[in-house]
Amino acid sequence: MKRLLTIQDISCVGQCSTTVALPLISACGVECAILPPAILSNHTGGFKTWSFADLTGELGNVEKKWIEQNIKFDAFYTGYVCENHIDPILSIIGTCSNEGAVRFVDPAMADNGKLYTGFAEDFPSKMARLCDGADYLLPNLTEAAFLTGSEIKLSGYTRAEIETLIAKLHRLGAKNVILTGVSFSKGELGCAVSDGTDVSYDFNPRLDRMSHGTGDVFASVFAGAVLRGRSALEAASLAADIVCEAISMTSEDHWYGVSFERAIPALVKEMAG
Ligand code: PXL
Repeated sequence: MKRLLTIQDISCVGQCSTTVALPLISACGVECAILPPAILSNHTGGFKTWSFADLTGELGNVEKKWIEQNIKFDAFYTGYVCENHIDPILSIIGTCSNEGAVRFVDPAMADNGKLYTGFAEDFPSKMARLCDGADYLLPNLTEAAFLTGSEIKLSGYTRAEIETLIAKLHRLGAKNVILTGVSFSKGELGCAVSDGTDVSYDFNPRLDRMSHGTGDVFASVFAGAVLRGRSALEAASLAADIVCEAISMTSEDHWYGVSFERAIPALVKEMAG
């Protein structure tokens, strides 16, 4: 069984980051270790207030113990992190990688044209350092624009514009780019998958609902599926199906996340087959 380390916060309540990655990656049949660089009472996307315990100082201690015991990983998946976490994370990836270890980077920092609350304007340039060397970079359209210093265009773009944006993301040092939130027609929403040479697209019928945490569900299933041998396009397509299933199983009044738990049986079945 492959062993992945996910490095992103624990939002104790809110169905995002680590609390989404751990169950979904496990459901894929991949061992999931966690390293939370911060613990929040709840996520910052819609709750009125939150506590934030920074664990930057602990990251080096953890790394030291892993080095002492020769604990290494086949894959790393980074998500929501802060500026001061980036150097310790790069150090851990440097020292705790098995040969050929794969890096998934979800630059979770923005959506709908805006940086998440709490991130400074220059944060995207810091996040870009994590993207350099990513085997799979998974930004949404807003994050892609911030990372590359491009105009934020959430609709009305052409295929050529999307592919120019993808080329810029590769230039940050990412091998494969999976750009989410792409749509060329009202009824469809999907993603573009690029290996640096060819760009393929995967679309699903658009579900008319804004849901928090869907990026984390997508990235988690994508990482799990790739580590189980799926191609990037197959993994993206499965991840999108699980996101759609999770959204459609979420009750209307459940505002802070998606009920991804209800999609776990489908995911397990898919991974068993
Ligand atoms: O889902 C991304 C995410 C992760 N962690 C925290 C967040 C968010 C998005 O708002 O606030 C703390």
